[in-house]
Amino acid sequence: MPHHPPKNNPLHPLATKARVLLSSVFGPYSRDDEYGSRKINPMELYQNQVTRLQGGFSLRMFHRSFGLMMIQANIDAPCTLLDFPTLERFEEEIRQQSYDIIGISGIIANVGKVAKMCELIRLHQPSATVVVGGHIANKEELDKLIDADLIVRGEGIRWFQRYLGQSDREPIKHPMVLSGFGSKIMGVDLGDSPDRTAAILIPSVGCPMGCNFCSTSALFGGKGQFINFYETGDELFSVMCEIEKTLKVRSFFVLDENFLVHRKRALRLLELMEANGKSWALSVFSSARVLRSYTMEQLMGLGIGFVWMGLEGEESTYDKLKGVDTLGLVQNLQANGIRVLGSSILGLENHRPEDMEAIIEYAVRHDTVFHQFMLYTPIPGTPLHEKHKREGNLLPESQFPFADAHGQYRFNYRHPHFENGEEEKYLLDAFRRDFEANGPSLLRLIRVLLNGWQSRKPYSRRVRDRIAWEVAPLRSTYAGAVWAIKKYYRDNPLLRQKAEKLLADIYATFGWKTRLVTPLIGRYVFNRLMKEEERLAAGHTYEPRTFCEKNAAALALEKIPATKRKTEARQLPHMPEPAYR
Ligand code: B12
Ligand code: SF4
Repeated sequence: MPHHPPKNNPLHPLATKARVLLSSVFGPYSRDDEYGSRKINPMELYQNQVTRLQGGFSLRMFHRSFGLMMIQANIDAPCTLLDFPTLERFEEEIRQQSYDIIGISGIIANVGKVAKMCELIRLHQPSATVVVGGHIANKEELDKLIDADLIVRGEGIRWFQRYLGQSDREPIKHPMVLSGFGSKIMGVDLGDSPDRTAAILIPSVGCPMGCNFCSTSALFGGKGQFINFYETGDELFSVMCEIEKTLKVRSFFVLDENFLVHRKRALRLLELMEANGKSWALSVFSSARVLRSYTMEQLMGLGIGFVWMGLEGEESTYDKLKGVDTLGLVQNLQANGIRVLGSSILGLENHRPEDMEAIIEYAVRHDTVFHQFMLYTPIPGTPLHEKHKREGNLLPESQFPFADAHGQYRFNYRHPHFENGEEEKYLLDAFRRDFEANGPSLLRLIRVLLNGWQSRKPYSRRVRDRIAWEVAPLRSTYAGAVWAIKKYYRDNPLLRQKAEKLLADIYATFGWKTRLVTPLIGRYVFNRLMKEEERLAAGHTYEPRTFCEKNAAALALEKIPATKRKTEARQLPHMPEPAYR
């Protein structure tokens, strides 16, 4: 297909001959430093915003930088991807290898790191074009804070293809990658086997609901907008089959802000799963109203086993929640084995310190398997940020560093009802209260899995197969975990009884074999848990390992002697340097 890039789209003079380096921002992440790492903001989802106060019960897990992986998978130029380098590793790479384009991905909290990386690139690779993308691009006047040549707002795959003179109409190639790595809970390594780890699946970016605080929606166009990488259920199904075959997985973590809102695509996927007997398990993000518009039959048919849902707050006025009884919805989902991660926002405009206890209690009453609590934070690019800017409420960088505006510490603006940073206390209260009242998330997860097993009868064979696969660990390892939890809480009547009752139900359901192995596994898990708690008390933190991955063109280039490489590059016709922001 002939390709005509838009007029204002830059084109690199070396096109697909350009050597590309893509990098995430550098670590270590879980410490306080001058570049913007924060000890309370590790590169972990659950630990930093969900199971934050659950100690040894916190789920520890890392996720790759999927945006960069998607770009790498779809460009023909030789491309090296550095994920989670240390500052030294990043510097070594740009000192030892030559690159024409260096792309960095970051979020707004990373401004200091990206500035440092640009500085190092200018020092070691002055002729490379520095491209910065990801959520950081929405920061106003970013070009004054970092020394980059190009700042790309929004979708990066098609942008990069155009920049390299490739067609931007070819089907998107999906990277073959598991959703998480380095997983651990109760001190036990969960391993990264595809047997039990979901593959990542990214059908779209953006969300048409356009909630005023939502930076993901804002980055890809805001209300009414989104970008589909896979338009139809057929395309999605075929990509899922490919991932299933390559990675040997049967579950998918669907990284799409509101997967079920694309109803036609989801229902076509359901048809294809049924027709082809696929009993896949899907973890999805979905807003409550959209979720409620599906029947339980449809959700179960689609293999929805986990859903991340915004609960926001009892009196929030978001369209996505209008008319939905979230307490009832969560109860119904979890009764059918669907694990819910509820997300609540603290510090909405109408929240006052004197109401916080009731607000937190309301959230906790949902008894979701996981509960994320975040502070209401205006992020550049969002309508909420615009509003605060207009009203002059935003705190300047000198009073509140960007690196602290991650939603787990303080408001980055003057809240009408909160003063002197008291919001952090309420945030911690919320995590603590949820943990005290509902117990470790793992305990809740096992209960919900058991619910799924007990309510499987009305569903088809295909759905029951999936449930059987999901609950298999209940017969041994999970039963052992419950045994260990019961022992751990021997002096806490509420949680001991909760664990005791669950264990009794597991024994009654799975019989003598489970009863036999459980104490053995339980003792092992208990010991690991105690060791983990000791390690954490001594200040131990976790960091993701560094990945350095080259695509086929980069591997091929490595085989060509360096002198020959330079000659080839010089033979290309000269094209003007890009100048586009
Ligand atoms: C996975 C994820 C994480 C992972 C990190 C994985 C990683 N390796 O970085 C974890 C769980 C650790 C995490 C943590 C945090 N995250 Co986070 N995270 C996400 C999430 C859910 C998915 C990101 C993703 O992969 N999307 C899919 C890909 C395809 O999209 P993308 O990354 O946007 O990439 C596209 C474009 O942006 C662009 N692009 C991206 N990079 C580049 C680079 C170049 C050069 C170019 C040209 C283009 C480009 O092209 C890509 C393809 O279109 C997003 C929400 C979301 N759905 O996007 C939040 C999100 C990115 N996270 C966010 C935040 C705030 C955080 C935390 C600070 C939260 C906290 N308090 O716990 C921490 C920070 C951790 C740290 N120490 O840095 C915010 C960012 C807000 C902002 N505007 O800055 C988001 C948007 C969530 C939200 N709505 O609040 N996160
Ligand atoms: S529904 Fe969720 S993903 Fe969509 S705009 Fe609102 S907060 Fe963002």
